[in-house]
Amino acid sequence: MDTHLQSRLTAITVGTIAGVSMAGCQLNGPNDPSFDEASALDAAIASPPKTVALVEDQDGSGTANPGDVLEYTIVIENTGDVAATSVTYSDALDPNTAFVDRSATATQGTVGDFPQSPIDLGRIEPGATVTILFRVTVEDFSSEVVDVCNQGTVAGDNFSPVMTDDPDTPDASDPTCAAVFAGSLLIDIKPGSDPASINPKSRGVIPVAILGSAMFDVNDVDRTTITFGPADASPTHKALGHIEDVNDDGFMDLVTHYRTQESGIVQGDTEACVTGNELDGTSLGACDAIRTVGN
Ligand SMILES: [Ca+2]
Ligand SMILES: [Ca+2]
Ligand SMILES: [Ca+2]
Ligand SMILES: [Ca+2]
Repeated sequence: MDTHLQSRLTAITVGTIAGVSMAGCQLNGPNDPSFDEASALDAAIASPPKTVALVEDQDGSGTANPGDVLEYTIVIENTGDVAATSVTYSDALDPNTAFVDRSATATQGTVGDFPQSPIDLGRIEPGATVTILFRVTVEDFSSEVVDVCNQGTVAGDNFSPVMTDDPDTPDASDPTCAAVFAGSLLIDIKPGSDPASINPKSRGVIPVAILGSAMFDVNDVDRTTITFGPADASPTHKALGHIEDVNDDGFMDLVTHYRTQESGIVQGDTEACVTGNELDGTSLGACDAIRTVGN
């Protein structure tokens, strides 16, 4: 999670730089020795941002698991002075996901039988924006896979094809990825409180219960792999946690503690997550609501 936050911050910086260089391009004209009439007539489609969100969370874990549904949003903008023509959008889905029938929409054009064939967006006027949405279901996968990634391509008659960009990462034109977890896991940060109040400046520790259930035995957790918060804090204490039924549901829970200062939680955060593995390598991840206090 820390890398996500960092990359979001970096993405803002990158966006600003791109905007500046784009403004510079517009200085080109017939009186500019570098002016090239052919390229001036081309439409300008920048690498479109493609984001992913968890829209159906079957087990309420706050993280993506097999059976959960992800929604992608792609925003295509013509930043040039001429219309982009015969524009299409194609996308190769991650093999660990399945397209949700009829879930694709575009604010203009014809979706057709996407993703088998590209979406036909037609003509995009200068300054105009087209938004595409579609959904996939996370399929069952081998326990090593923790990221599903894919990237779309925008093509047309009068500009070079461009690949989509994950705006949450500093790299330009990179695939959009979502962390998915094989195992179903529920956690309770500060057991019994929802949302848990956390003062990011506190010098104390935050208790986090990994909840057992009929489906999940907390003794299967590999405690050495468990981390909490954006900065991936490891549990305090030599034993890395203790077994106790914190919510009196008859299933034993694993109670872990993390130093607030090591968690990376900052003012304004609304959730925090635990990730790790089971002893057999199955990936685990879950989030719970928090509310920051103090300043
Ligand atoms: Ca889930
Ligand atoms: Ca990126
Ligand atoms: Ca809680
Ligand atoms: Ca319990």
